[in-house]
Amino acid sequence: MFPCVIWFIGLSGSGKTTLSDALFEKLKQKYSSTLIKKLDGDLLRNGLNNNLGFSLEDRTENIRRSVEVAKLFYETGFVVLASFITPTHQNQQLLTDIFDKKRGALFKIFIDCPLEICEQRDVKGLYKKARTGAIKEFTGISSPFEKPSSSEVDLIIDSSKLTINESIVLILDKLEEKGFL
Ligand code: GGZ
Repeated sequence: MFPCVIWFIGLSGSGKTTLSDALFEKLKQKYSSTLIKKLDGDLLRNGLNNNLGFSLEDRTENIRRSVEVAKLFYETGFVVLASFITPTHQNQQLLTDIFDKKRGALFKIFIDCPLEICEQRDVKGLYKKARTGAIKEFTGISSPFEKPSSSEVDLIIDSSKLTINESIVLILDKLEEKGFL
């Protein structure tokens, strides 16, 4: 397997981290010598990005720093699995601009799960807090999420309709089609 960055875009609760974890396990089994790094918005916000909040300006800075980190890992030979909401078209384009699409090793995957389903899942209870106003600027509730179109990403996965395994098959097919497996 060749180095690349697989960037999961989607609402909180859409399944980005779940799919990234499942893909990590799958890749580890098949390509045991491949270096794989997981990057998650939630985790980076505890360290490198802990001075950033959720204004659109801070989110852009969060994405900028995180894609620069992903690029460093990529250039060192890693397969990077990155999960960030990446809420605006500007943020989504920033990935391509920083990573330099010409190299073709950036895969943008939009996890397109309806807001109602994400809200029903509400694993961490954040949507409930957002609805009461206890959390401000929450994506999909009080802060925008701009869906990327199919021409702006490499793959769209509806996690409310597909199983984890079905989704992983689609991702592996895409990586194979592009010559990364
Ligand atoms: C969105 C928030 C917010 C607000 C805290 N809006 O599902 P999670 O919990 O585990 O992951 C979400 C994470 C989003 O961080 P990102 O770095 O991916 O966001 S962005 O790309 O927009 O910069 C969520 C939690 O942080 N969280 N407050 N207000 N998500």
